[in-house]
Amino acid sequence: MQVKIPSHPTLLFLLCFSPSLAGAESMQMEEITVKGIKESPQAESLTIREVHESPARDIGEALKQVEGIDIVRKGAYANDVVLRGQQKDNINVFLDGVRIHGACPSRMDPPSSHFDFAEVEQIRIIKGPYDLTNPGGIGGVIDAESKKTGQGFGGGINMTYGSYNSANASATASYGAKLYDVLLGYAFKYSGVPESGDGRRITEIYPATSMNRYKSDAVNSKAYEIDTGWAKFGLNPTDNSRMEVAYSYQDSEHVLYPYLMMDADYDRTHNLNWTYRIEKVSPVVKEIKLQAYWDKVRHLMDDRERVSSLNRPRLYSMQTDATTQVIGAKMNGTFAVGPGTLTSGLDYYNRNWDATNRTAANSYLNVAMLPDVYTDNLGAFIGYEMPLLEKLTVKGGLRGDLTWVKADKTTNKAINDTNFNSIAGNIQLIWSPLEHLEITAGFGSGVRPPDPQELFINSSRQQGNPFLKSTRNNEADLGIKYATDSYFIKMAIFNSSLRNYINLVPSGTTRSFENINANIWGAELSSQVALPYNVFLKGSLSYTEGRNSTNDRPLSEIPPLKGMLALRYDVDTWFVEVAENFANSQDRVDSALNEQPTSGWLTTDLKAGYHYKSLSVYAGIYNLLDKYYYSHLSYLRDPFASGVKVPENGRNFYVTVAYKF
Ligand SMILES: [Cu+2]
Repeated sequence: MQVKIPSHPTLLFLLCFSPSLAGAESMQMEEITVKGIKESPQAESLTIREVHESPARDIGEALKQVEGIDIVRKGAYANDVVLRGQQKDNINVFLDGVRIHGACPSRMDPPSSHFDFAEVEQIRIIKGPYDLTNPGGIGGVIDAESKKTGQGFGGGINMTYGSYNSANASATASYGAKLYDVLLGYAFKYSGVPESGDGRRITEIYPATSMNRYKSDAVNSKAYEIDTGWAKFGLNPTDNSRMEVAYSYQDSEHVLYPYLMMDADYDRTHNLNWTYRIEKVSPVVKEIKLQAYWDKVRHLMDDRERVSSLNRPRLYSMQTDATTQVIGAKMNGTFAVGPGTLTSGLDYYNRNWDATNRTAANSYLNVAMLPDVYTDNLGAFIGYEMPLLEKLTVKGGLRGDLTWVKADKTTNKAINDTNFNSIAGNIQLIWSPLEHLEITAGFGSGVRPPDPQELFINSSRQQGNPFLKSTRNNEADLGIKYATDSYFIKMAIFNSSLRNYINLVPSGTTRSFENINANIWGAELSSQVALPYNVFLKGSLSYTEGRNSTNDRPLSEIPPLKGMLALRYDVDTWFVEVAENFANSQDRVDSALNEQPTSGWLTTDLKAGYHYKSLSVYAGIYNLLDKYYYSHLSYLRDPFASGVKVPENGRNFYVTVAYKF
């Protein structure tokens, strides 16, 4: 995809993988500049070039190479993102600022699974409660930015084929004139069932006696099949204004989740986004941005692929039919006020979530698992950034939110509605005492209300608690960065004091949620160095430790120490890279939930790439030594524990051919 030359340095870097614009040598140097000089230690970005070089099947898998990010492995697809040990509604995941929620109460379809990375240009990550422009996101925000449309005709084709008969094909075409532009895209993804290092498929992990094991004809079926189509129309009525309308539709079929006791028949997702932006309105009004969006997901899951469905009056013994919909609007402004820049905005969203459960044990009666819950959120923020001294910048702000949650169907709870209000805020100092050295210090206090599931879910295995309070994260961050043109080293350390953290707890024969006090601290280290003879060295380390201070034991589902060390030879037209990835064992587990320790592991990845004019070819072998290993976040806790862990892929290869015009 050819893109017009943007002024933003990060976007400029993104273009550099196009050989017509810059050589690969400068590409690596640019990457050092962007990740070192431009980005603060609290912010990260992942570019689509890094995604294309890897065999990642979804956004989650692509993001796990970023320091501080891990994934929950549920199957071959739809891996859920975990940021510094925070998951689910503790982090915000957006596409172009659009709030997308999954429909599945077991998170088969996390927000990041509802768009294709062929739609995306880059993904920005803010760690900690420092995003004032959206409600929640107490652990951070992951915001994917869709591709921009360039001038004239443009387009691209990307085709990946790999182990397990997996295919990933996408095509985009666009036309841009001064007044308007149009972009169309389509992506197709398919895979057979992956094998782990012991040579078994991930559908073969259940004991022969388990009712949750896959039926013999399902063991070697497809792991997923996903079609995504999207269109974007842009209009530039004046030199300083732009309007965009974007729509995407995604159809996921037959997605297997060995982690769970059911699989998805389908997810069908609509996403409609409208934005209007006007810049340089007056010397004071620098920018006004308006946004309105709608998205809707329908998700159907059941156990028809499992032995538990055999000899039943219906195709399945259990089924959940779930839908969720979000309607939202935002109005943001940037103003020149005094010596600095003021940002302010108002936003609203309404989310509906409804899920119906049917089981053979209950004569297939419809049970309102999520009783048609509506969440309304109205928020406003004000932020200010100014230079305090020549080499010291201060920025900060406040945000207030009002939240109403109401179940429209009859529930089994003492109350059917509840509401929350909160004030959040943060302050950050950015100081450059010496050339190349930057120190950032921040304190943020973020709040998120309980989600509809935590409040109102009704199932035999899990019961919501409508008396939950909002979680508040009081987080302190310190970042140190030393960055030159040829190398950088970044370190970030944080401490989160979580009041009313929402924790899963045993409750009689079922599980419920309760507010506890918790603490999460951690650190990330990353470095990239340009050595002589076109050799580049990259390394990273991430660590997170969580503690349930109310009950004096570790928090569950906290990833262990992990890291990566890579050596790359990169000249103008080709590169080759070898990477070692490792994770320590995790024995800090929540005994109350019978969480089990996980062993450490070390794997080796090899990849190479070749660029000729508009053509790029990438190939790689991941997990070269065919190691059999698990990520710590690959085992579901009670109440839906299936009793098995999902192993990571064994040795696997891939070839990607990309062509742009
Ligand atoms: Cu589901």
